Amino acid sequence: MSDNSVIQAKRRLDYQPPHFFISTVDLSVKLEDPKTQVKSQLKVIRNGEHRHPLVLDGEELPLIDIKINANSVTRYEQTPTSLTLENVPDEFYLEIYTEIDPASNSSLEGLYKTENAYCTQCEAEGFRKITYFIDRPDVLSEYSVTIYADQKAYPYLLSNGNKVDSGKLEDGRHWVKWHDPFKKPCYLFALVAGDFDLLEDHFKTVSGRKILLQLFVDKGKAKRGKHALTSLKKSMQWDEEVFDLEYDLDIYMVVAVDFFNMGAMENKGLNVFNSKFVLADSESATDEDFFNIESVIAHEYFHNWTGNRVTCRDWFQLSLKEGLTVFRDQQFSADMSSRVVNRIKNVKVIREHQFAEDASAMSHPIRPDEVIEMNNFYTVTVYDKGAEVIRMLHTLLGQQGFKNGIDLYFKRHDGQAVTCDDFVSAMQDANQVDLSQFKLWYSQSGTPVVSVKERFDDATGEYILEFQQINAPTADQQQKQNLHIPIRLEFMCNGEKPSAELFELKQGSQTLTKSGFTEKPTVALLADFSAPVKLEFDYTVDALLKIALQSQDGFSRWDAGQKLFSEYLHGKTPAGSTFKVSLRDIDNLINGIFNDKQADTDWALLAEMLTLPNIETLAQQVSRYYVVELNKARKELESHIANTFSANFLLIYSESAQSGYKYTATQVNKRKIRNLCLHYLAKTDIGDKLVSEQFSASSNMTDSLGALKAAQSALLPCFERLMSEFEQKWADDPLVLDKWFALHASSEIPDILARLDLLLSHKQFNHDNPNRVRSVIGTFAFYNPTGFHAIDGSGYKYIADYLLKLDARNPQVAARIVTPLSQWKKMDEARAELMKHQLTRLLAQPNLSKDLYEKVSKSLS
Ligand code: 0A1
Ligand code: ZN
Repeated sequence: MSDNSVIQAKRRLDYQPPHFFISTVDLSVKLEDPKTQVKSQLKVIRNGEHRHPLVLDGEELPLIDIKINANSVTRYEQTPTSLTLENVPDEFYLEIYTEIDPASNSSLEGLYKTENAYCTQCEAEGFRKITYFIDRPDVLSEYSVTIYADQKAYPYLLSNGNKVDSGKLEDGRHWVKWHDPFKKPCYLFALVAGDFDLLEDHFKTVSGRKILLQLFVDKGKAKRGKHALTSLKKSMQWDEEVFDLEYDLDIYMVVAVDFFNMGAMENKGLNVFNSKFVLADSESATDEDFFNIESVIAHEYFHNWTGNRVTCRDWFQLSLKEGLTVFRDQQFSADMSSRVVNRIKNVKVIREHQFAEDASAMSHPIRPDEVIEMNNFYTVTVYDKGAEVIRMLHTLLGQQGFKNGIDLYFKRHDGQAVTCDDFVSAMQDANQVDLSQFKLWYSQSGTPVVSVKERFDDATGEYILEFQQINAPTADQQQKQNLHIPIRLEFMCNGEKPSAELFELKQGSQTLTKSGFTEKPTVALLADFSAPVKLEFDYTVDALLKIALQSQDGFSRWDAGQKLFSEYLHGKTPAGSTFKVSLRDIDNLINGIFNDKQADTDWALLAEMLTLPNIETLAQQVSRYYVVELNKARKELESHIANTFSANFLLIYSESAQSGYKYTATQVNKRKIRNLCLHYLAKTDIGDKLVSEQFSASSNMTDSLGALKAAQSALLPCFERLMSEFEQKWADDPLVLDKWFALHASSEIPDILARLDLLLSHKQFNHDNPNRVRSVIGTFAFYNPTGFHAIDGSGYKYIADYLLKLDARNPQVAARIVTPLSQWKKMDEARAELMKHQLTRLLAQPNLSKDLYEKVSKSLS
């Protein structure tokens, strides 16, 4: 907590190398309630010739003793966030002895105690809550860690690297010593102590080494860990095959914990996971859960090279490891299932969340320039737009060129803490290309608009496309430059095979001329979403229909259909649309999609094609968000589609029935289309009956939840009854109940706030558990448009009231949930005022966390 008047931003350009390095760390951690004793012995080495004092970071740390070369030190300066020692030798051993209280650490940063385990989370700056240290990623050290704890309660004592020794003590306690041979920054340190069920497996690496894989889960949950272990082996194999990257230690451990702020953490050799991204079986987890587990397991595993072996010089470079690792996990997922459907999934995240962030007061480049609280920068911009930037490099350099760049990057930088510039230099040097303009993607925030005009000359057969890029000022940056934007195009002519090409837009305006056409071609622009931009092009409705039904590229087909849906919907609101899309056009589109299905049995793509853009994505396409009107129009269109095509939906619904459950692409795709059909059929006369039947017959979570979601969306009478059945069945399983919490919180019912109160007092609700808080409060704020945006401001007030309390316990989670409130600029005046009023209330709170302060103050300035 901080006094708001002294909160200061850090700037990327102020980077200075550390004054000291720490070559070895010898930690001894004695876990006990309420006091845990931490002894740290550091070998400190002055970096160069200077007389600067040694300044260590530390937060909320009672200091017991401090020694230099075994002699107690009495002269030091301590502040709430630092410890300064003047006139230290050039090289010495520093011993620091502190005491901490993990049980009262509700922030879930540093060392904390969950219901039955001790656990750490050190990224970005949590290590300073465990002991005094130079807590920055460019200080790399070799760690030895000894953990002491009661043997009965904590039979497993884990840390990074290899277990080198262990022993018993006379008082029922035991100890284990770990050594990690790889130098690492302190944010990759981890310690876990607890009693778990253990699943074990092995992986034989390409060079023949046998790696022990261990997965630790809550007692009784072993059966739910199998999919995660299988996913880990697939990831290890894939990284060897695609990037020639082999695992380096002899053991790889994953621990699932119930209390975790984020998805998971790539600590060297000892990943800590939110149990949501580990535990799954067919009964309790959906296909989407299975997918997410595979992708998060892969993400953390891939960090072993992109993040751990080569890490970030400073936190402004976060996208160096995150953008690259997200790109790698996206490629992996695409190889494991369908490339097109995965691409659609990635693009939805960008359009729904990243475009919103860039349009808000939190707009920042993928490599931010200014940060108050680093935790606020684990964003869709740094992660997902960061991955888009890596993908553009991949597009421009080709698979082999990209691989050559990666090889050079590791050759140059293995074992180092480096910058995004170093990464781009490796790509540039390996391919002998000039990426200086491309690098602006790292420093420039905002969503570029690419506006395109076409001309066709009947006489000459020349087809001309005039491109213009518009980079408008953002909240954080007034001046913008032209970017290097790869644009994939497809030309479609009647009776000919479509041709594709890559156009590189580098100037403000640029022309592409193609000749030899006998008729005006139809062009599909931005195929595969080749750049994270917004496209403006006066497509005709006929052209969009043609692309949606005939393009060679699955992504372009989907995208054209989405455009037709979007323009139709905006046309129904005061925002309006220049496209005149009629209901007949929509019917033609859907008819075409259904007919096409005869030839193409990609059920997953079909399901995507038949899904309307969600309201959050629609909101990003217009300058003013008419939430009520848009929501109403969307619901009406769904009803229209449901009733016009009920026979088609019913046919596919029965065709796609299957028995048994396996997480295979074929089965997943069938469940996906079937539940989409149910979603529409729920809005017809037979809805209540069909949904109830599916729910009763279902023995897997995908179909049970599909039924509940359909009932919720169509406001069916059976909804409440089915929800009660679900609640009873999963009464003892809060992780599964999160789905139930979220369905209630996103219900567009008139008395939603009373419902939220009930949820918060549910016996499985726990205000200290981020998964619970996100599923009720987060879901309401992000995904209940009518409740959150109620015109009396009650939804906004509800969230602000909750955040005021949450901020004191867990600032990181509070700062994430404030996001929808901070995006007031697109709302009508009345709502914007109400939202600002709540933000002002938050800002007036004494002792607001740095996390919330940064987001709230920016959104009000
Ligand atoms: N590096 C992790 C994400 C992560 C970041 C911060 C955390 O706590 C503050 C936890 C996890 C990843 O990318 O998976
Ligand atoms: Zn990551």
